[in-house]
Amino acid sequence: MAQPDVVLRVDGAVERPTTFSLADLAGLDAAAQVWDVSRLDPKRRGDGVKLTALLDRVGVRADAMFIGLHSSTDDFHASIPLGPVRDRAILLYRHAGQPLDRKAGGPLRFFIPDYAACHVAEIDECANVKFVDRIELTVARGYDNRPADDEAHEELHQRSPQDG
Ligand SMILES: Nc1nc2c(c(=O)[nH]1)N[C@H]1C(S)=C(S)[C@@H](COP(=O)(O)O)O[C@H]1N2
Ligand SMILES: [Mo]
Repeated sequence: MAQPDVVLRVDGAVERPTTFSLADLAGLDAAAQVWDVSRLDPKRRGDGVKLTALLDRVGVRADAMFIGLHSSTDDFHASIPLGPVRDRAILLYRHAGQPLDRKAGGPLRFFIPDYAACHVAEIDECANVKFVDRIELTVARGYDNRPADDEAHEELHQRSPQDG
């Protein structure tokens, strides 16, 4: 049956593949919510939910080592090691009481606070995937089309300054 309000599907190496609407995210308990991420990074705005809260819902398999962040909106994909972001990443979904707008990466944006502290090269600012609509847990590294070098990175930012 069609579920037009679904904003995210979490699947792959999980016990229970699950879809989430914005209402589902807003309805997660207080322990799952992160209010005002500007407290964590002054450049960021809005509210989100902890990745762990979603992972608890789907039941991550013990052999899942990577997390794939997919945006079908602009065909942007990142696959990063799960361990370093598991307890820290946030899905931003609201700002000033409104759904997160496209300019901010809405309706849903992956956000790794203080990504530099992860000390894992694959985890960088580019992995803060905007318009993320699917999270896929995988055993091995999955599809990743982030810019591989400075030139490709610059090209991406020039091509779509607002979306890059
Ligand atoms: N869907 C999507 N997410 C994306 C990108 C993109 O092109 N598409 N660019 C990435 C890159 S390369 C960077 S540096 C950051 C930039 O986010 P910001 O403009 O909010 O700082 O978003 C990341 N997330
Ligand atoms: Mo980037």
